Amino acid sequence: MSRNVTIAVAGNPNSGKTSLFNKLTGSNLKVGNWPGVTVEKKEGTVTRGERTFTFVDLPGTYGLSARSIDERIAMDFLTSGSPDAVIVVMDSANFNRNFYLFTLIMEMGLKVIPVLNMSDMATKRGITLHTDRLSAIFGIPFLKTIASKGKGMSGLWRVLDNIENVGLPTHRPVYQAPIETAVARLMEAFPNEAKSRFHALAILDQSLVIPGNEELQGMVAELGAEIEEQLDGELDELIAEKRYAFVYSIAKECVQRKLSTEQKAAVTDRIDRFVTNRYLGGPLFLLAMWVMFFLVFKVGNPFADLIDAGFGALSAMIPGHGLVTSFIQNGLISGVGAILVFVPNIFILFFLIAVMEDSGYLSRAAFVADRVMHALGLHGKSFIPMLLGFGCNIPAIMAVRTLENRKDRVLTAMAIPYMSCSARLPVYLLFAGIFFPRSEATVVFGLYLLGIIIAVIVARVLRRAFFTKAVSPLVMELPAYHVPSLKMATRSATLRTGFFIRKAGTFILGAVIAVWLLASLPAGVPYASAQSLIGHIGSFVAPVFHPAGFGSWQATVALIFGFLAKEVVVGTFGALYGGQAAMTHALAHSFTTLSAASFLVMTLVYIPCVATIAIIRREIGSRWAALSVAISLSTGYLLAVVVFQVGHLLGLG
Ligand code: BGO
Repeated sequence: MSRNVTIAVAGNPNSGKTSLFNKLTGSNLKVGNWPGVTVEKKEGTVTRGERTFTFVDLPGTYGLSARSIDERIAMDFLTSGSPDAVIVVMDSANFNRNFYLFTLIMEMGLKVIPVLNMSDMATKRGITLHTDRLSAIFGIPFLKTIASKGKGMSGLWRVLDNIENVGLPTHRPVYQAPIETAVARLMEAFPNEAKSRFHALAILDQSLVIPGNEELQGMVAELGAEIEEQLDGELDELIAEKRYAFVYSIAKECVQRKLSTEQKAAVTDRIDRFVTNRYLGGPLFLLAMWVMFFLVFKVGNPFADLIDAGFGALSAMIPGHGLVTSFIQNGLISGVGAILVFVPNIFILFFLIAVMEDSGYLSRAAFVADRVMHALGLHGKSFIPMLLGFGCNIPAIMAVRTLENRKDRVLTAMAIPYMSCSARLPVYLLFAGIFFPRSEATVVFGLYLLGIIIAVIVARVLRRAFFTKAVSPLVMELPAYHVPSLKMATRSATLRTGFFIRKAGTFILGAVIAVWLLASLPAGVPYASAQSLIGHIGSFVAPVFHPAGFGSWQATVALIFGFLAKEVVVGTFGALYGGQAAMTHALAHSFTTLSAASFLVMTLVYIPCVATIAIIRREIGSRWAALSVAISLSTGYLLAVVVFQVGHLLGLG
């Protein structure tokens, strides 16, 4: 081996790569940028005896595709930077996800030095990694380190000093025969492009496109079509499946969990056989959602009725008929009270979401969704922010930051507003209670499902219009199931419900006061009459909604104020009609079952609230925010019209 040795340092984000790099290089650092991008490149040199080591810190990545800037930089350097070896830093406590990257780099035909970092964290969690078995399987040394404390560095230096004696890994994933044949053919015909199994596979599944080589592209298209026909599946999925299977088989042999953890893992495996099953996974998720809404109603309604009775009694206690009485009765009690009535239902929804999250089920939902999402061109990981959207769209959109590339971030942020947030729930609960008393849970479940479907369609259409096909495979660690902590779920639900109540007492109260004022002015008109200011505004816009079947001025005003926040839709009805009983009665008369359905669809789809738009603007830019407003308004309106008109034609109302 020459006197100058180049060692690349690769690893997942947060695997401790930087800590290890710093421990290796000390202060001999050269910091610059990778060519053509503003991503920091760190290099450190260390001279030991005759030899000078140059360590190159690659960006932290989960995979190696050309899809994100970080992955592209890492792949380009590994492909063209001719490192003598690659240190792959892995977080031992998350073996599978980290080992996946090791597998990819190994398939590049490079000399690898696998470092199992965070071994202290693994021990704490009762995980033992058998480095001796790993070393025997792969024929290369596997090392354990605690980079933050500098432990294991001498062992690493021993390997580095003897780097010429480290061979290539002797074990690797094997793919189905037609894929192996295609890999061999590509490597033979195009040795410069398909320079390793990794490159051949990446060219084959088109995650690596070599521009300007038509002969190669022709061969890839031909081979790809043949394989997909023979194996009846998408090439990228077929390859990813085998890689995961490989990772799992190694983990099974070399990763040991403490007895209790192991038993847990066995139970988890058994449950997962059903929950993540290709055919059962989807229906089970839908069933879980339906049961959730059933409980939201069954358990929540008696409490909601109690609160309603409390507000009714409170309202009756207010004496007189003046302006102040009207403000308290119509503005405060009827407006804000109309929303607060649903606090028990909302608490139960948050509680059940927290239970599902804590038990480990939600990660499975994302895993199951990945297959569907993948087929639709979205990343499975997008489903987690989307599920968060059930609580509130705002943190959900902020969570898109966890996605690795901009395309996934944009598409997910554009899809989230269609996920039914808790602010929409009071509208659903109110209307479902009045118009669909025997199938409340099913109707609300249907609206949530419709939201997901619209979200996915919007993302798919936008992907087609603005982005290319490539979707990176989902690499996620599924946590073991455990009995959810009721204390934790209660705390989470209390916290989120507290936020809902605070919002009702501040922002929503402000909006309801505005409604009350506009309904009381000009002085002398009967409160909330068509002659009031709000009546004029509503009557002016109402004809727009006639084709959707709910052209009353009150419904129009409720939708206009719903721009501020969706709870305000209910608050506005409460303030205009006065009290839960009067509101229920008035709504039952001004809507038919069909127009109630189209109103619900409109409420689901059009802009969730101004704050959500502001967050979309902040996260992905003004143009996307403007597009989101345009899409949601037009889609909401069109769908509401379609529901009403088609229902009408079918004689439903
Ligand atoms: C913080 N064991 C443990 N327990 N921690 C480790 C190890 C290890 O072997 N190796 C690294 N860490 P990076 P990437 C931190 O920064 O090297 C820690 O992304 C903190 N910071 O110290 O940055 C390491 O380059 C405040 O932790 O990883 C770092 O791969 C509180 O893992 C983190 C707690 O390491 C990520 C931790 C202000």
